[in-house]
Amino acid sequence: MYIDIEYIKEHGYAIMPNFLSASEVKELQDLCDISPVAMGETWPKDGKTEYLPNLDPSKYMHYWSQNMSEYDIVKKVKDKLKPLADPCFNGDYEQIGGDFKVTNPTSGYMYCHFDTPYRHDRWANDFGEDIKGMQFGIALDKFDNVSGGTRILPGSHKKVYHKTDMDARKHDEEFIRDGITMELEPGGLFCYHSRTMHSTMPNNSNKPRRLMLLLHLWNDPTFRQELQQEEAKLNV
Ligand SMILES: O=C(O)CCC(=O)C(=O)O
Repeated sequence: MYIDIEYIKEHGYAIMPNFLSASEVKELQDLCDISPVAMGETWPKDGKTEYLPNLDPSKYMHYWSQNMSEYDIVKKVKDKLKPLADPCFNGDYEQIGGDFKVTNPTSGYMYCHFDTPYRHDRWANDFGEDIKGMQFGIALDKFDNVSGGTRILPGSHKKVYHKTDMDARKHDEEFIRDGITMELEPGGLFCYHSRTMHSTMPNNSNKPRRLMLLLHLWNDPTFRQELQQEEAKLNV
């Protein structure tokens, strides 16, 4: 499978339908359905949303599972991703992620953001040529505007944005107007430069919308040490 790095550098994302076979999709769907929740957002109460761990999956609007990388099917998927990740990082990367993101029916959850490392102020407006983080997402259900397929804002990785503005929802209108949905059948893959603005979208279907996300990070030692320091600041 071929990945067009120049396209990703220009537009911030790429889509590859039919990445997994039907049996691989089924294995991941089954694993998703038994994966323990790590944390999730419950339905808003009094206009407020809250993140809680350990509830039954149906109690969340939107949640992410624990990292399921120890399972053979996840290891297999990670191996299958290597030829795509290699050219993004000139072979120098670590496969970090391996969790599921689920939105339940009637979820209205949406949150525009960047992923690691660009979610940290240190790299929030880093426009260096080197890709420091790439997300690979695999649709486990049909992804469209009804089910809440992930939405991304093409080209946003090259424009200045501030987390405070995204958190204050100042870019929601632009994101909805100019963003595109990762329209995919189950087993389809999309990937994005971690600094591309993206969001989970409302699920107006009658079934949970399941996604596997696999973060890949540049393995440069200085960068990784700095990242560790930034992450530690968030955990104090
Ligand atoms: O659930 C999705 O569609 C996207 C997940 C996401 O934005 C994230 O975990 O960074």
